[in-house]
Amino acid sequence: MVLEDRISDIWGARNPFASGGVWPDRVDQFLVDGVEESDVETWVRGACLLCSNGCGLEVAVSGGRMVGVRGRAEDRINHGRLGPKGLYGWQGEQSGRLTTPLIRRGGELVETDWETAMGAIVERSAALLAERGPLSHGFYTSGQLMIEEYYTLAVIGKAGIGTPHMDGNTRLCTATASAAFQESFGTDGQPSSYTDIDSCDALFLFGHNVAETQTVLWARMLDRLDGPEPPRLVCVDPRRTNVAERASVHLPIRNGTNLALMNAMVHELIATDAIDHDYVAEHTAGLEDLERLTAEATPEWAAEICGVPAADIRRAVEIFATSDRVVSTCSMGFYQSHQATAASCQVNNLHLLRGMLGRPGAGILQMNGQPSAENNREAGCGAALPGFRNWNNPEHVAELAELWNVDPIVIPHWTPPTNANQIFRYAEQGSIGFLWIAGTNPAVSMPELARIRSILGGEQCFVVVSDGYLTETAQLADVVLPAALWAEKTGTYTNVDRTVHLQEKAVDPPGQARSDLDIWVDYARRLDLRDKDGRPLPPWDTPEAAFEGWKACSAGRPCDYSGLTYAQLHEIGGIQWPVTTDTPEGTERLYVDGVFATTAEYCETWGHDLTTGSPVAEADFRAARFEGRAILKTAPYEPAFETPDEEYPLRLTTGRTVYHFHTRTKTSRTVQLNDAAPEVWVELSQPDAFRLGISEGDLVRVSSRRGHIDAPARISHVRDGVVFAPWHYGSQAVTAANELTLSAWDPVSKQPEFKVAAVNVRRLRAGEGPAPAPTITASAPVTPLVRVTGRER
Ligand SMILES: Nc1nc2c(c(=O)[nH]1)N[C@H]1C(S)=C(S)[C@@H](COP(=O)(O)OP(=O)(O)OC[C@H]3O[C@@H](n4cnc5c(=O)[nH]c(N)nc54)[C@H](O)[C@@H]3O)O[C@H]1N2
Ligand SMILES: Nc1nc2c(c(=O)[nH]1)N[C@H]1C(S)=C(S)[C@@H](COP(=O)(O)OP(=O)(O)OC[C@H]3O[C@@H](n4cnc5c(=O)[nH]c(N)nc54)[C@H](O)[C@@H]3O)O[C@H]1N2
Ligand code: SF4
Ligand SMILES: [Mo]
Repeated sequence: MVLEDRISDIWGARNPFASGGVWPDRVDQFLVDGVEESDVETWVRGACLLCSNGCGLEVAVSGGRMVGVRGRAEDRINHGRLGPKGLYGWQGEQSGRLTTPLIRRGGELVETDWETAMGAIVERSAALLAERGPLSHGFYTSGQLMIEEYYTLAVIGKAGIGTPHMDGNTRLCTATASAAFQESFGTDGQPSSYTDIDSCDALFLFGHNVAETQTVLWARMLDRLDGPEPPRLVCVDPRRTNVAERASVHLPIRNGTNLALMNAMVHELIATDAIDHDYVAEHTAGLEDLERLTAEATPEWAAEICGVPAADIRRAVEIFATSDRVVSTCSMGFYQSHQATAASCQVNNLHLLRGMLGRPGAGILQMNGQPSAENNREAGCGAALPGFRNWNNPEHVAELAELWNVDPIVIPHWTPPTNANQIFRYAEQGSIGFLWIAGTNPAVSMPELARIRSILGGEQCFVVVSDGYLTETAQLADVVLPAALWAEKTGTYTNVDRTVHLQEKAVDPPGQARSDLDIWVDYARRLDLRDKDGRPLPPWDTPEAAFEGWKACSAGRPCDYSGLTYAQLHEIGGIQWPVTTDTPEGTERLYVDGVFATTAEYCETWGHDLTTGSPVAEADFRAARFEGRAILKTAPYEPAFETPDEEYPLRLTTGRTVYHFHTRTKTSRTVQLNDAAPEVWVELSQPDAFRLGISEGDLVRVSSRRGHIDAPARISHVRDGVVFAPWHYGSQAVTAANELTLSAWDPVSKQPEFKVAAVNVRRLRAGEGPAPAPTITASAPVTPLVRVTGRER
C-alpha cells in the first residue's frame, strides 16, 4: 500500500511560488489511530522541538494526554507544515520515561524520592563549595531547554556559585555559528531571515543537508525551486544528498577541506573583480589581509586539495558573482571541522564582498541545529555572559552585577569561560568534582566515547543527570532526576532566524517528573543562594517571572526581548528578536544599515586569530578602530588533524538521517520513525566497496585509532574515499559512531571535529539482505532495492 505520509513523502505536496511572493500555507495534521478531530478537547499552542526550525504548531489534548499535532498556518516559520519528526516524534515522550529520581546505592541506581535525591545533591555541592570553592563545579547543558531555564541556571552558576565552568552541548552544534558571527560582525546573532529564501536568486548550502535536517525549510526551498524564476542552487557536501540532486552545481569535496574551497572562492571573487567596492569601503575592514591570505588560493590549487574540478569551483563563484540576492547557509559539514570558524567566516566574507546582507533575499544563515541552541547562547548558560556580553569588558560585567545585585567579583570574568571539552577534561582530572548534566547525552554524543564513559563512571567526579529517560549518560550518574519534557511545561524557544515561540503546557509530566526550572530553583533555595541584600537568587520561581528577568537582562543588547510578552506570543506565534517598545512586532533583519556591532563598547569579543585561536588584545582591537565596520577574516588552509594514511586510508564523516533525532531518546520510541531506520548502517562508495570486496548489506568493521563499530554496509552515492556513519545508534558501543571520532577541535569555536577522522573498513561476513538504511534520502542505494522506506507496511 502506498501511504501518503511524512515517512515516504518527507516534504509533502509542493506549493510553488514566485520570487518575492508569499509562501502558501499548507496545514499538516496527525492524530493517533482511533482519535477523530471531534475527540480533541483542546489545542494547545507551541512549537516543534525536534530541530532549530521551530515550526509553529498546536498540540491536541484529550483525556489529559497528547493525541496529535497540527501546524499553525499563521506561523511565519512553517505556514502550517510539519515534517516527519514534528508530526510523529512527540509520541516518543509517552513511553519509557523516568518517573522517580534515582540514586546510586552499592553501585546500583535505585528509585528514591525528591527529598533524598536533592538532599544528596546539595550535600555534595555544599561540601565541595566549602572545601574547594566554585571551580569544583561544572554544568553541562543543552540546546533543548527553554530560555527561562537557561537563564535561571546562568544566574545560579554565574551570580550565585560563581563558576566559569558552564557550557552547553551547543559546543558540539552551533559554537561555530556563534564564533563566526562574533569574528565577522562583533557579536553573535543571526543577521538574516527565512523570508530571504522567498526572494533570493541563488542558494548556497555549505555542509548542510537541509532536506533531512530541517525538512520544512527544504519544503520552502523546493517550492521556490519548482516555482517561476527559481533560484540557482549550489551544494557543498561529500554526499549526494537530496539537496545535491537539485543543485546547479554540486561540489562533493573531500571532508575536511572546506577552507581550501572557501579561500579559492574568495580568491576568485576578488580576481574577477566581482566585489561591491562601495559597500566594502564603507562597511568592512581587512580587505588587504583577506587578499593577501587568499592570493595563492586559485581554483586549480583548491581543486587538487578538495578533489573537485576547478571549473566547477569557477561555476559556483560565477553564480555568486552574477546573482543580486544570494542566501547562504552553513551547517555541521562546516562547523564540525578543524578550521570551522575560518571557513564559516569566509561565507560571511563572500556576502560582505558583494554587499549582500541586510536586504530582502540577500542573507546569511549560519544554522543552528537544536531547537533552542540559540537560547543557550543568549542566556549565558554556556561559555558566555548573558545577552552576548563581553566577559572581557568590565562595563558589561558591571551591568550584570547591578542587575543581579551581586559583587562583580562573584561573576566569573577573570578567565575565559570554560568550553565543554575542557569541562570534561577537568572532570577527568577531578578538579571538577561536581558535574550536573541536563538535557544532553554525552555518553553517545561526545567524541571518543570510551574516554567519556570512564570520566562519567569514575569516582573522581559526582555526576547529576536530569533527563526524561534513563539514557546512556544517566546510567553512569550518581543521581538521576526525572525531567518534564516539551509540552509538559511552559516557556519560550528561539529558533535559528531569531523567531521566539511560546510553548504552553499541554499535559502533566509523568509520575514525579519536574521541569528543569523547578529543579534548579529548588537547588538554589536549598543551597541558600542570595544577593547582596539577602534576597534569594534567582528571585523568581515561575516561567513567566523568569522570562521577565530575562527581558531585563537582554534590554539594550542585540538579543533584546524587552518588548515581548507571553500574551503576544500566544496570539501571533513566532516573533523575531530584537523586540523593543520601538519595534513591538520584532525585527526581520539585522545590519540593514551596514553598521555592525564592532564598537568596543558594544561588541561581544575582541576577536581571535583564526589560525591559532589566540585572542586579540583589547588594545589591538581598539587600535584597529572598526567602529561599526564588519571584519574580513580568514586563515591559510591546513590539512585536518588526522588525514588518511596506509593503515587508515579512508575519511570518516558522521551525520544524520531524516528519521532520527540525535541519540534517539524520542525517535526510537516512535513507531513510524523507528521503523523507517531501525538499526545502524555505514555508507561506502561503489568503487571503494568493490575494491574491498563488500556488497550491499555485508557486515563490515570500521576502525579508527580510537575504536571500531560493526554495521551493515550501504553502497551509496557518498564520495569515493569517504565513509559515512550516522551517529544516532549509541545504545551499544559497537554501533556508536563516536567510538571512532577524536578529541580535537577548531581553535576558535572549540567545536569538535566530528566530520573528519581516518578509518579503515573490512568485511566481516555476508549480511541478511540490504542494509537497514533509508532508501529515499542521501542514504539511497546506488542500485535500486525492492524495499522502499515507508512503502512496505
Ligand atoms: N533528522 C534530523 N534532523 C535534525 C537533527 C537530527 O538529529 N536528525 N539534529 C538537529 C541538529 S542538533 C543539527 S546540529 C542539525 C544538523 O544538520 P546538518 O548539518 O544538515 O546535518 P549533518 O548530517 O550533521 O551534516 C550535514 C552534511 O554535512 C556533510 N559533510 C560531512 N563532512 C563534510 C565536510 O567536511 N564538508 C562539507 N562541506 N560537508 C560535509 C554530510 O555529508 C552531511 O550531509 O540538524 C538538526 N535537525
Ligand atoms: N559523531 C557525531 N557526533 C555528534 C554530532 C555529529 O554530527 N556527529 N552532532 C553533535 C550535535 S550537532 C549535537 S546537537 C549533539 C547532540 O547530542 P545530545 O544532546 O547528547 O543528543 P540528544 O539525544 O538530543 O540528547 C538530549 C537529551 O536531553 C533530553 N531532554 C530533552 N528535553 C529535555 C528537557 O526539557 N529537560 C531535560 N532535562 N532533558 C531533556 C533527551 O531525552 C536526551 O536524552 O551531538 C553532537 N554529536
Ligand atoms: S522541520 Fe524541525 S521544527 Fe519543523 S517539524 Fe521538522 S523537526 Fe520539527
Ligand atoms: Mo546540533
